[in-house]
Amino acid sequence: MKLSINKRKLFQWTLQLGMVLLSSSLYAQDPIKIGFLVKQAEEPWFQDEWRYAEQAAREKGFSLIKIGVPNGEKLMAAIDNLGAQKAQGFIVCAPDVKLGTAIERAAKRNKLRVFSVDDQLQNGSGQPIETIPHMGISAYKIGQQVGEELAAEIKKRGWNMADIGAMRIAFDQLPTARERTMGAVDALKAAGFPVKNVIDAPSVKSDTESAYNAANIVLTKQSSFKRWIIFGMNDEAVLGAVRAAEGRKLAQDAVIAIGIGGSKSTLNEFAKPKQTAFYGSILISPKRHGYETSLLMYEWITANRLPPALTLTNGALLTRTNQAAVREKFGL
Ligand code: FCA
Repeated sequence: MKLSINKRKLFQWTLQLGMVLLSSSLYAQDPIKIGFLVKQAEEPWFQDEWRYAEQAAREKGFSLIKIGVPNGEKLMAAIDNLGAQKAQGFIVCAPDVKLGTAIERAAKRNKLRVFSVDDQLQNGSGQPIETIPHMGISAYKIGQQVGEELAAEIKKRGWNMADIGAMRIAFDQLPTARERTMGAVDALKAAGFPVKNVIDAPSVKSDTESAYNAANIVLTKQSSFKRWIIFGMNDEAVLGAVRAAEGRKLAQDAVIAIGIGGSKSTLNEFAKPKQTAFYGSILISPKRHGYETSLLMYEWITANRLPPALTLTNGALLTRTNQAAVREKFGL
């Protein structure tokens, strides 16, 4: 009698143990799914980031879920969607950095790890959220590079700084955009450029069309300047201003423009048979921002290794003449 109770217990225990083992092995086999959410999916930079993230997905065998999130509503829906798909984490470049706290909350609610890329998220008081790992460009330093290269090109052409207008395509609500362009202003000042000639062209959105409109207003108001230098947060902004200048017959011999990015927007410009006013771009690395962030997220999920709190990446001047060598150096 006693023996049969023990037998029954033994059977129950075995059954329970089996169930635990089964469920933990199922858990271990849960497919790894990582979201990669970007604010402007149509922009070549973000296309490149996705392409390099896909490389990481292929190498490690996880699924990459790419979602364009042009506004807050789409972003929140995307996070809930990742939760429903049982993803384990996501990388995000948000359409508005002020959504930081809401993003952090939505991630927690959906049991998702979150890692920001390009644009660092802010809390309600406008401070960077340091609990969310971030990879961005070293914005101020890269801006300084833009300013230094513009000054060097002015010198090469023998232009008089006092006669040149400097157009800053401004998108100041985005901290990285302001840091980049202010870095350029500071470097120009340090090179002796008269600060009163620096004119802001405030852009409503961060795309080429808005920059084009902003630049047109400045060129109309400041028509006394016959020569210009142009800089902004990225290639798309700078190209908008270059097109506006061309519309006023200010071309390569009257304008020096340097962007930031160096992706397809730059390469298309360099591929034109005739050099345009778009002299160069500070190349930044979509490989680091796409491939490396994805790998770091993968390791966070699979090995519980937290990504570094803050990674800032570098840039290098890309021109028509050095493009192949510089891109190769960046592993692109
Ligand atoms: C921001 C810009 C992009 C790119 C990226 C590194 O998100 O909008 O164009 O420059 O930073």
